[in-house]
Amino acid sequence: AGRATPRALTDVETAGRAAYALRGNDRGRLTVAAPGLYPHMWSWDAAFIAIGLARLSTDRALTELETLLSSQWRNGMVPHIVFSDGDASYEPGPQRWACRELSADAPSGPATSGLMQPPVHGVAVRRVLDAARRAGRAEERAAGDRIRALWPALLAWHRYLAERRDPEGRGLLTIYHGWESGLDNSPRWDEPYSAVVPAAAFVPFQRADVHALGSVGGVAAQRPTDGDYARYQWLIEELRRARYDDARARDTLSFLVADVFSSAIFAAAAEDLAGVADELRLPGAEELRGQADRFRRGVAATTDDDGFAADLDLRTGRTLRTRTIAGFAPLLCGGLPAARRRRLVDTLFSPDWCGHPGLAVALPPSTSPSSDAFDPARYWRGPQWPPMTWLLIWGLERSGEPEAAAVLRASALDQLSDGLFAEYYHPFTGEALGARSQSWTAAVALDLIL
Ligand code: 9WN
Repeated sequence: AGRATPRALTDVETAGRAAYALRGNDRGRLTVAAPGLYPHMWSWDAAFIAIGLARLSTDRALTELETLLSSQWRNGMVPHIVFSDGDASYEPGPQRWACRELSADAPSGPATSGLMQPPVHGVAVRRVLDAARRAGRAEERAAGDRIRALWPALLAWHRYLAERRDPEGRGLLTIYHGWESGLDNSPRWDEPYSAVVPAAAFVPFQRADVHALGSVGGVAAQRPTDGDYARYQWLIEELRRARYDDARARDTLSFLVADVFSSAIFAAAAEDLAGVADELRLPGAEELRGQADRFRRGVAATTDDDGFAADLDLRTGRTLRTRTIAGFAPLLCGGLPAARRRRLVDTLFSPDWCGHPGLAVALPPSTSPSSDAFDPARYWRGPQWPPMTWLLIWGLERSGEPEAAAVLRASALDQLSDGLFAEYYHPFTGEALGARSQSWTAAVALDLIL
């Protein structure tokens, strides 16, 4: 597969523009996920942003993580949104969540949502420490001190995940909402969402996403549907009724799924943090390695003969075998026998994925073009998302597949050379879709280039 257009910018120019885009989204102690569309801090975006910022300033990268973790809940959960002041345009906003009114665990500072997102943060801490070391002694010492100060929060976050989100010890994280997976309307969740039936009467809402992107043509076809949104909002209503309490949520929510992709990220992050604990002589290394082992095994246990992973619907007990990018979860955390891992890498480059002849750039689409659920323009149902490409490159590098990683890296740089830092890309036309100057897209560009 060739690319639709030749590389527009050199890597150095792309990196310069990426730094400029991140600077434009910097509100001092937090970087908004995207101007206009997402004017607040998002949890997993913040981790990717820290990974990118580490290439420019480990000081600013650590500030990002500190801001996020200062909004940690008392039970250890790191919220998926930290609302920044002065922009009420995102829906659902603080009033809809009403976290402080409903839960004694909600933090006292800025308002937050009552959900979480995939725990990429440990990976970010590892990368920031590495970048600080490359920068010199003084920077390494400063970063070490600040990571030490963050350590109790990081351990509490991982403990929350291991205990409250996997009480049965399956080695898979339970999520309460598609938003918690970060892959909101992925076909992964079609079956479990079919059991989410919004009650006729609940507080009406206005969609903010379609409105924010209104100037761009055909936007509705690139976002989740109104039916999806009614379910998203209804689940928040169910969570409010459970007062954001994990035990009540588990008993009452109409959506309850074991998310294999988040689980793989958790295993990898735990492994990374264990290494940091050893190096900085911090407590908890054994506990973190235990989490890494348990979740690596949990992920591997869901795989088919080709190593392709599956989610689990905890309400019905059904395994959800969908053809989405989440199936490559074992490439992030390891744990497959070598032959199976090879088959999984072969699958990644097969015509069902990166080897599809129609692709503008040979990168994994969020859903396989061979799947009935594939929709090339609609959000997580087909488009390519640069942070997901980054995760796969990083996973392939750490799981002993450097050639495969290099191939994806070259294609990723082709895609990012448009300098737009789009939220997602049309896999067949190469067109930029969704928000522009999306922070995590700029951040992964910086990390890949510098
Ligand atoms: C809901 C911020 C976030 C990403 C998610 C992406 C999208 C939010 C939305 O934007 O989700 O959390 O409003 O659609 O799906 O992965 O973290 O960039």
